[in-house]
Amino acid sequence: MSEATTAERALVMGILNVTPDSFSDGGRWFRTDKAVARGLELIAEGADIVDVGGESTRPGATAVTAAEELRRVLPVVEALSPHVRVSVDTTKAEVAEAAVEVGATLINDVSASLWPVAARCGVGWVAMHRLGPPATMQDDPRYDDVVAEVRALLADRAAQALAAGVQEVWIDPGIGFGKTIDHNLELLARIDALVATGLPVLVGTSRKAFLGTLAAGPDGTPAPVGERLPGSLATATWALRQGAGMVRVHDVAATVQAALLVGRPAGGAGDAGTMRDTEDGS
Ligand code: HH2
Repeated sequence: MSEATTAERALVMGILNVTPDSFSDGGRWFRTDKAVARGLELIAEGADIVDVGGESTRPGATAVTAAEELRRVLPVVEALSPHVRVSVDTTKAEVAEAAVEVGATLINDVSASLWPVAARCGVGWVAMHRLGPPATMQDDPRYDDVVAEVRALLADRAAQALAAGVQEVWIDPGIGFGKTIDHNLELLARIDALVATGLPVLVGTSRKAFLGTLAAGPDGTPAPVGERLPGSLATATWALRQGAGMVRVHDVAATVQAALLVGRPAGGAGDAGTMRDTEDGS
């Protein structure tokens, strides 16, 4: 397995959506030149990995064709990969393979099904849990025991990937993907249960809808996307403190600070690592 962490802190994955319709930054980096410039910004802010996606996975999003997804992501992956580790956020084998050919070394797979591609290409793989496709996943999500069910699915997929020869396998609970607010909070409170599998854990909460709902104003209006940094940082820190090895975020600079504060993840069951000492010992 390749290095899951830097010496000082857990990894920070910067989000780069080359889409017209992503929930947070849709349309902002849709042109190739703007996307590449944004990727370079994320690197300057301290991103260890830039995650390039060409299809929104927000609840209710409509699917795009492979041809369109390739048109969106390939030039961006190719331009950024000499400068930083690049992951491709896709559920299509064809897109994953083509992205690897132009420099991506990690497949971020919200369908948790592309491990044969990762094995064939010799790259890393992220298995994320979701309940059904984006179009219907938020309709009425139900679990008997959300933590146990998510962990079992991810452990099963990871075992298949490792048996197929994938050298680097990450697991991700898929916050917001077929989960109520309570499901999200329960999973966040038990990231340690995923860490206990011994697999490196990635967590993505950045700017997600449940943070807006939890930070709603007195009239019940959810906090808009641009006002969800406090919740994004709090949940990232919470996950890191329990041993997550990587967080996937829009606000890279702020999250790098939070990750430095938490320090290096211990990566072991029941051991959440140690908070770093302050310089003056206070
Ligand atoms: N969340 C999103 C997309 N990809 N991948 C992983 N591994 N984990 C996540 O939690 C995750 C993900 C959704 O966020 P975003 O990319 O910002 O929005 P959109 O799907 O609308 O493009």
